[in-house]
Amino acid sequence: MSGASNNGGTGLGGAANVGAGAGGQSGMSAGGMPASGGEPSSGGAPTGAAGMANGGAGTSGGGTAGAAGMSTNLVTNGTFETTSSPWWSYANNTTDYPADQTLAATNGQLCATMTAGGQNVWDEIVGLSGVALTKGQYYHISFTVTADAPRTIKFKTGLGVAPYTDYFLESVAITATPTTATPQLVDYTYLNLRDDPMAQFQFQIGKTAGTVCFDDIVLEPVPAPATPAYTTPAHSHHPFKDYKGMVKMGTAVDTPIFLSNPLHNSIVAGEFAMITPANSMKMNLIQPTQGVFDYTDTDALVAWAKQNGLEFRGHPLVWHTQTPAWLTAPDTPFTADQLLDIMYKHIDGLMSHYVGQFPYWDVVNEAVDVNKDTGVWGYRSTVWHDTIGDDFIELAFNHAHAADPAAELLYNDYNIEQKGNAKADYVFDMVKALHDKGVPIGGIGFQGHYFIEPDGTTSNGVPDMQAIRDNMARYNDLGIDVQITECDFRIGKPLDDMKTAVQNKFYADMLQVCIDAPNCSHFTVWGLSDLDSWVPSTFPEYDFAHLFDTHLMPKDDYFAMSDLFAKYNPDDGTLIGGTTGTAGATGMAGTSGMMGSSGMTGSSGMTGSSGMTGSPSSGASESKKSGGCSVTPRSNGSGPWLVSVLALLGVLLSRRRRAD
Ligand code: 9MR
Repeated sequence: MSGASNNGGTGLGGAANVGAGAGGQSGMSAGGMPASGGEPSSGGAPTGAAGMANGGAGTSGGGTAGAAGMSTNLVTNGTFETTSSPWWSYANNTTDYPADQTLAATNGQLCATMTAGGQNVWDEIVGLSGVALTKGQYYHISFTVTADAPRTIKFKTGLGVAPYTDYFLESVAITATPTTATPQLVDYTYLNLRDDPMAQFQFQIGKTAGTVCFDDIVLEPVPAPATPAYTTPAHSHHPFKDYKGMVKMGTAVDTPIFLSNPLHNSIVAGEFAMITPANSMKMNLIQPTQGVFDYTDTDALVAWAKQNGLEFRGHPLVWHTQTPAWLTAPDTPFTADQLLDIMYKHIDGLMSHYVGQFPYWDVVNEAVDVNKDTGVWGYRSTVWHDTIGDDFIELAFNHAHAADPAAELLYNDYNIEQKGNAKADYVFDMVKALHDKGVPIGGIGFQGHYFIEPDGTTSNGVPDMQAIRDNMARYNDLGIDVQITECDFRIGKPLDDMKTAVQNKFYADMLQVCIDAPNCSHFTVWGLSDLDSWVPSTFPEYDFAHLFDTHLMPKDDYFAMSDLFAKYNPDDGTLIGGTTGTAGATGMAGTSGMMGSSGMTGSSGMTGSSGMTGSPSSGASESKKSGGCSVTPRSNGSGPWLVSVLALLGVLLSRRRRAD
């Protein structure tokens, strides 16, 4: 077949990562299959530290699990030089979902055409059944692709029978158009976590009418890729995790990139003190069938976290999003008693499996909403609330506390950071009422998703830092821990220096606020990099939200945060130079900017195996800064926005001039 162009990616250790897909295991049940079926040998069954026999991404070089069969392409006739092909297609073409499609292996390629357009985002599937996957084995997946017009597709390996759980799912933005263009090469290596002799390999081409053509499809077992060493690029030479006595820095980690990108994992282990699973603990993935828990992905992440000395947050237990169909669309609606039993069993299923291992759990997520008609805030209408009633929150917390009494339990939500904001005030009153009643709610998760709009407007998406300080203070008065749990700052396209400067200042200011507040113990960013961001697929007009770029290089916002930390002594949280009071959130302390080199050379920043801490933080009322830190809480170190942003812009422009 003809040559292909590789459209970028890091190409590290055989884990070239092509296509800036959103990653994110959607866990969708992709509809029924005309496949031959067959039960997976262990798909969906709980396992131990699944699939990390090779050390997972924590070893260098590494051997292989099952050397036999190397270089064996599991795809028969993936070059389509003959018309004989085991590939099948499927589209939902019921009356309600009138998708229709054709599939043809012609002219040396496999082309799928969606003729009618579907209703489901991933309506048309091109699949191969009966792929025998081995647990703990790395697989190389590559193919070339063209389309008649730009579109995003997904490819996956997954369970071949209901509930069709995705083992590994990646998005690819197709830019090679039209179908006669030079094909685009997609090339991945990933760690498979499950034994499954009947797994499927699928392309999900989406609901938009049009044609997508594939060629040179390879799915083959390969040796484990090498793990690159990581040295922090911070000017202080201290990674974020060195400051964990002040603020524990964490990041969300999504399963697809965790399984396929060793550099990503090196950065996370080298830089951060804790992780949150971005998706693997969502109910549709971890309890895809009622009463059947699939801990495989989370177990792998937990094993890796332990191996690298990272703390772990359980996220989330009770949420209305990413719920399985059996919960939200049962044949007969569940009664309140039945749903309470389901909620308790879900909490027990997760917390007992990981009991004593996670210091923090997001017990209830995003349970508050505004009534669109009245403008009044209250409980969100969800299956949990509407079936069980207002007390589902306290019932969840009480049950979670019984399941793991040592864990700190959090209520987690967005737009609740600023005192004076109607939702934030409603949630504060709710948490206070629960606390006053003795409900074991130890912490509040401020998600911290913020933004600058495409036209550069900041009034909606950039928070008032003083209002966040004031909010943290009133939680401190209650003895409640505040954790920034999902922070990111998305930028409305197009990217420019002004927006970047606002983003840099945002991250530094948020960190300063957390450093200064005695009860702000954690600061987690929602994803490491723009390579596997959740943002573009959710907010197509926005991107560039994270601390590392699509090549996993540190961005200026990373340096804005690390330069702020550099003002402090990592050992005791005191300001270097002995000055008392806050360091002032100037946004960019000292020199900044991208390093010339990636900072990925030299010795590894990995910590080895210190294990997980197991005990929760010491509580809100106790200072998080060891050694009698004299930082004054709650003083406002951020000057007027405009002045700071303009000053920062000046720094950026002068740096650019110097570079010229
Ligand atoms: O990062 C997650 C993304 O991959 C999922 O598609 C999305 C589905 O709702 O959930 C994202 O994570 C959410 C988190 O669990 C709760 N707060 C909002 C986050 C961003 O949507």
